[in-house]
Amino acid sequence: MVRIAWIVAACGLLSSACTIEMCEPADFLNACPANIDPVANAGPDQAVAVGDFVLLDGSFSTDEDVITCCAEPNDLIIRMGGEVRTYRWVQTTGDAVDLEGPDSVTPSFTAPATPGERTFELTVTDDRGGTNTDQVTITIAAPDAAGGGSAESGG
Ligand SMILES: [Ca+2]
Repeated sequence: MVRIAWIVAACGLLSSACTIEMCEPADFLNACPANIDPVANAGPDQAVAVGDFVLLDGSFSTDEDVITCCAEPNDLIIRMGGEVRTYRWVQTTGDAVDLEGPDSVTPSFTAPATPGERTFELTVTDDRGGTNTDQVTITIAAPDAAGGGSAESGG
């Protein structure tokens, strides 16, 4: 099995994220994609207050590619960690906020004075041009809406 030994060695050289498994009969029936799209993760929904610093987090977005798969029975599946290359955040609902770093992994904004929901869509692109999207909702609550007492008093 010289070929398999070479593949195993190459997998280790290419990436520490590379893993190998044997094809199952069910896999053999499936076509092998050249690229697998990344999986966008826009982070958990957040509940914040007016004036809060809000950080969006797309760092849990992932990409995993199949380099070789089941061309024939007993072939090997090699999964090698792909790479998310670009991030793009766009606000999709609610009054516009001033988003800093919309092309970064973790853009931020200051919750504006207008309460309500703001929804953002994250689009990630991997190293082979595959894309995926995910949404996150930030709910901005009015400050002390019940009109209760405050420890601080204005001048
Ligand atoms: Ca990929």
